[in-house]
Amino acid sequence: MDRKHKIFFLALTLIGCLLVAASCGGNGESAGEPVEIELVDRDGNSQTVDLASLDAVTGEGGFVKSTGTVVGPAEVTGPKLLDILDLIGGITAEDAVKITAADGYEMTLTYDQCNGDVMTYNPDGEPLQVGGLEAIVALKSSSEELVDKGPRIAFIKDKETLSDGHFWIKDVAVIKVVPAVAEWELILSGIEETTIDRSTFESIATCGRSTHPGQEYVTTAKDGSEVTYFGVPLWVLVSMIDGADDEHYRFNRELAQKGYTVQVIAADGYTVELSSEEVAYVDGVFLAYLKNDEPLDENSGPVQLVGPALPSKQHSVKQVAEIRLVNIPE
Ligand SMILES: Nc1nc2c(c(=O)[nH]1)N[C@H]1C(S)=C(S)[C@@H](COP(=O)(O)O)O[C@H]1N2
Ligand SMILES: [Mo]
Repeated sequence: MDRKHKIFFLALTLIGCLLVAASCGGNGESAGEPVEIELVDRDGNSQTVDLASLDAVTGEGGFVKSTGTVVGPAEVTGPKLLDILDLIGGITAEDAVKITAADGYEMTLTYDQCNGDVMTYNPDGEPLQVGGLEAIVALKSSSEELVDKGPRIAFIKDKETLSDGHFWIKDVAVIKVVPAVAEWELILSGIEETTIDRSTFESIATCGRSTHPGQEYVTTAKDGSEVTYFGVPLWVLVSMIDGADDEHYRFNRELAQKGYTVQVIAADGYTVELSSEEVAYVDGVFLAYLKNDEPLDENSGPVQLVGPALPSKQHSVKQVAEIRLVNIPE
């Protein structure tokens, strides 16, 4: 290379360096891009925060999916959830925290869950005990299976402790302080027996890519006002106990064709019966957990059977406690 070319290349390199330096921003503090999310306090005041500008902690964590698949554990790093909440006045036991993701996925964490009191599992996915973890909003991880692009709720401690996948909310967009929510469980019994809890129910209702989308039903209340119910189709819960568990939430079509009865049982014992035909893939019969975007009140909740395809008003069971399959063919 002759002298003229050398100078030309030197100049190019210099310009290149200047461009890189310019695009990295001038504050010199954090090398990373800002990661902005919205924070909403209990009075509804909203502000934007750059997560990359906050103090971060690092720990090990991983999760167990509802299918049983274990992801991680690996190292994850990010600011503590409680530190972020402190920016809007902190939380007490009267509060819960609703996390909304960019894809519309929602998960409400109780005060205890924000403090790390979630179910834990060993690396084989077997349950351990509740508690002992720390909730963070992870910005990076040694494994892109855990944190890829956007900020993700993570529960950390060490390599040995995993938590439920539905709490690992990806692409966090909004963190909002809402009134405390009560934990609840429905009993599901049929060919199999299981339970479903509040957070699992919420994750099924709001999981965007699923084959079992949440259902919305707009109707008119007695006083003429408009109400919107939101929840999970009854057939999706039936699919958890109808003996087709080779795949998660796979509905046993063959069994439904043979015919059985679905009982929806309230806390006080009030029971309605639907035929499997009235339930199979019928999205218009669903268990609502939200009314006008808020949890149902004590008289109706935790869930109420609603929807445009319900045979009658009498079928709208409030305070549902149990779903039971009976008259199951041999
Ligand atoms: N934004 C968003 N986060 C989400 C979900 C989702 O649908 N959207 N699904 C949750 C559930 S139920 C599980 S098991 C895990 C799955 O994580 P993966 O998609 O990284 O395997 O993410 C959780 N976080
Ligand atoms: Mo999940």
